[in-house]
Amino acid sequence: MDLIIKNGTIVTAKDTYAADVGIKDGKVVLIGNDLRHSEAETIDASGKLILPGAIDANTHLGMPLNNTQSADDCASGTYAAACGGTTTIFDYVIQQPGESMMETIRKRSELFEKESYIDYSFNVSLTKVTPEILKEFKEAVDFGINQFKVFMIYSKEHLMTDDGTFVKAMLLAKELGARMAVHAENPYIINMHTEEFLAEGKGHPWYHYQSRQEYVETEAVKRAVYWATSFNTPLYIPHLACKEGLDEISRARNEGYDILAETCPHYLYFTNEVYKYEGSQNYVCSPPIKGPESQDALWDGIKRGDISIVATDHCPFQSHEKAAGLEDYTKIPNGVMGIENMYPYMLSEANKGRLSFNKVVEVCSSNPAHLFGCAPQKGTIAIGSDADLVVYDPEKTFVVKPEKMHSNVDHTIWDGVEFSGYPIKTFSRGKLIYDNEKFVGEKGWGQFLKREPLS
Ligand code: DUC
Ligand code: ZN
Ligand code: ZN
Repeated sequence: MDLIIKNGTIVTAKDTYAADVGIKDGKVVLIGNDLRHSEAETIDASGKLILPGAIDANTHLGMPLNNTQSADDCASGTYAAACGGTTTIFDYVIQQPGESMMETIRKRSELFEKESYIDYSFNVSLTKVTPEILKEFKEAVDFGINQFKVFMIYSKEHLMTDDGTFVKAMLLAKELGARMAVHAENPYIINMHTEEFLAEGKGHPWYHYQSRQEYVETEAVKRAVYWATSFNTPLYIPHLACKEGLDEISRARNEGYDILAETCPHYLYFTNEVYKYEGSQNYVCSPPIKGPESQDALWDGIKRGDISIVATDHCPFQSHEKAAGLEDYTKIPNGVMGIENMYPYMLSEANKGRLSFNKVVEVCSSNPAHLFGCAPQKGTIAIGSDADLVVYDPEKTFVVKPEKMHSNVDHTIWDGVEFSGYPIKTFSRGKLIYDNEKFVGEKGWGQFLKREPLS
């Protein structure tokens, strides 16, 4: 063994128990009591929890949008992730016009190989689902990608996929061992409200929410679920933010359909009140953060297992970019931050007793791994698994401040939020990369994670 983490309490999705963890060559090789090895470095984790590193299944690093790009690139995003106990990300590759899907994926891979501080794999956001793109699904699955996302929103010329093409893609994905994801909001109702609001001079971010209220998302989720159940195909609803959409997903799941939902920390902590703030910053994202009824329902959905994954949808933009649309919310690049805050926030809720630590590990780590084809390499602490580990101090209090965050963005929606308990060490494949508020990782350390086709 080269490393032993001693005297901690191991928490996985299923178990909580006191044991030492022995690591060799980046893998967990022994779990037991009183492990010793003369040449191994030993870390004492008395009073601490040892958790699998989080997997953030929804990130947008360096994503082009509104003539700019999201503030965190691969390097700063994965750096920040590690400081919050996240050891793997599934980043969205955006299909580029005039380029084959595989070309875009390969370029992205080359970049991540050089820049990433933690392990990574990819999902693909499809911007135009042509027959040629569908032909490339197989190659992408062979490459290690098993989720493709389409959009119900935006215009026919840009991004939006019609229902027929969506169903075609779902059937094909199922055949190949992949899962379609859909950005579910109704574009026609958004446009109807937006035209009206802007004509009346109502451009404040509050009207972003008003134009995309609960029913806008609910209808689209219901439609996506309807097609998935009618054709009996798997479906993934990322960034779910509304109660009635969740009700529909729960109903379909109870009938045995393979429908998965993901929600995000910002939907669990904040409400649509954030859009009423006056000031230069705003937290416009899509789907927007909803009212308290939806927030309560999302928490219930996590507890009863109808929300399988919590992931960040991390897509931050600088204050001046956000401020450019204060008079016209349609000009605001959509997205909020959270890559460093997800695990600390969810674990803090567990520390305060809202849910179990096991449940947090399940939705933030083990479910992303086993539902997307990379378990048990990732998502658990077991012999043979990657030693992606977090040492968590339940006694440490941490108050978020932008200057304490490691992201390349000048503000944070999490500003001032106090966490009870905090990650104090992060290991990526046995290598210490974050140590007591100091990043000690290495650019290019991160490896591509090939995700297996789904059965
Ligand atoms: N929503 C956002 O607000 N930003 C990026 C992607 C998404 O779905
Ligand atoms: Zn989306
Ligand atoms: Zn996303």
